[in-house]
Amino acid sequence: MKNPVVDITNCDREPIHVPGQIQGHGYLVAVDKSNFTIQYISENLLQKVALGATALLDKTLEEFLQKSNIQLQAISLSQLLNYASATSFEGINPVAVEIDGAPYYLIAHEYNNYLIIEFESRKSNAETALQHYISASLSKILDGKTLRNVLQNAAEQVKTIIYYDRVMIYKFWEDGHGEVIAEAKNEDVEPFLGLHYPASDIPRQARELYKKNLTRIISDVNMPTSYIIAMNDVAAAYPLDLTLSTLRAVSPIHIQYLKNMGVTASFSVSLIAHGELWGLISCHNYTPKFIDFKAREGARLIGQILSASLEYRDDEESKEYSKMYRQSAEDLIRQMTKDWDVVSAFTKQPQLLTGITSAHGAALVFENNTYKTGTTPTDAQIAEIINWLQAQNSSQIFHTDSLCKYYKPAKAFADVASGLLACTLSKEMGEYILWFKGERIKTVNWAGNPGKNIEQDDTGNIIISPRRSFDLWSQQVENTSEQWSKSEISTVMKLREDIAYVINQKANQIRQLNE
Ligand code: BLA
Repeated sequence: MKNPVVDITNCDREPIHVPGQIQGHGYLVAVDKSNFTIQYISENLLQKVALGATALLDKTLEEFLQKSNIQLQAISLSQLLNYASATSFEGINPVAVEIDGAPYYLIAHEYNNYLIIEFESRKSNAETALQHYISASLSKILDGKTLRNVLQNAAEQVKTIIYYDRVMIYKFWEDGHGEVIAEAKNEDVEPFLGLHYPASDIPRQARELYKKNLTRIISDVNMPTSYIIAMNDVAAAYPLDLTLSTLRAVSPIHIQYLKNMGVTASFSVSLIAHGELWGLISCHNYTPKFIDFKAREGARLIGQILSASLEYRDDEESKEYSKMYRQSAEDLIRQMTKDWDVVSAFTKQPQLLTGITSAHGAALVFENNTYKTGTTPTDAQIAEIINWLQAQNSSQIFHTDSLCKYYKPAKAFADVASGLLACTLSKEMGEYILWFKGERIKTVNWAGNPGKNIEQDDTGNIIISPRRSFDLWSQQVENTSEQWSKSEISTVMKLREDIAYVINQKANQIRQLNE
């Protein structure tokens, strides 16, 4: 069955969990769990054992192993099945086997009443060394003082364990787009560190899959895939669900994507925090590369431990930030109550105002004067923003990460003020405190070959390729800043109350003096 044309509008509906094919570097059979007979088999396995489909389909697992000359090492079939039913099929992975005398791993899992068995090459003797490396690596990774250090260490350690040409930590932002936030790479390849990519590069259903199946190997983008042959028409009507498979064939659009990037093999490990896909350890190789199940499990373990540490450190860092914002706000108010004056507190220590948020600049507009700190629009532009704010029906605190969506003229200074957090002191008097965040992504580069990206299908329709999705997205993210966090907003709300108190007190004092 040919997949319908996939483009940027329906990317996330491609049924990538049921591709009807596997990658060519391994073999697959699926067994009906109720009677242990073979229901699906990959074409390349038939070729490997030189038998026709009818010789193996509908046969028992035992017959299949015998006829295919597959020998379990150090365990019998009944031991394997007994053990698996007592614990789980995943619990027995990987089982060493030989096919025609050559070393393979049997990797089994259960899904939708099928026992899905995959065979992959087994590298001999790598295990003990690997385990040693992993525990040493983990302590080096977790030694990092900050989250950034931890992630950079992780990229470096994963590279020394599995030797891909490039290992990246790819983090998803709130809007689903991603950024390469750590990287370890060979010297001869260009850096991707700091580059941003649109959410559609890893569509929703792919992310869901990566939450369930934590590693994904693509061993060679040029290797032909192998079809999965079904026992009968009924089975053929329900393509085998490969959600938890290790060999699932790759979406053709993603294959094209990797080719456009010049990448031949990839491997990724999910990073999960608070139940959501936080990011990926994403590895590239410029020549075909397969690492065996044990090596992938080692990387998965690192991913899981990293995930736990992320969860903790992410929370710690956001707490740390909230604390810093609150501290600046308290210091500012202390200064104000010292001499009961809003303006002098600001002019004495302008950095306190920017410190209340992670803004790049801030302005206090008070008693017909404008006081600025950090990177801000000009006085005239600030005056226009205030006019506009006064004309709005907005609440005391207004915030946006894309001002020009509301106020068109802001496009002219989007580089310094795509993000605005405005705190009203007095709407009538035009008194406000404004915080500004600059445009997040000024130049977004895409690593790939732009020339090779427009393909046509059989009927001449243009298939939108990764490069094009990128162009579309870079237009969408233009004039957008980083979002305002809950703690930035709540600190400003509290500050507003405190300043109102100071202004009130001062008015009272003046009144008393005049009485
Ligand atoms: C999968 N896309 C992926 C994966 C990554 C990326 C890491 C996981 C599989 C893998 O490890 O190769 C994206 N890879 C990147 C990015 C970088 C990188 C951003 O190295 C940056 C350095 N992709 C598109 C469009 C579509 C699309 C437009 O660009 C859809 C129309 C689809 N990407 C797509 C699909 C998958 C995918 C379907 C799942 C592949 C699979 O597991 O079968």
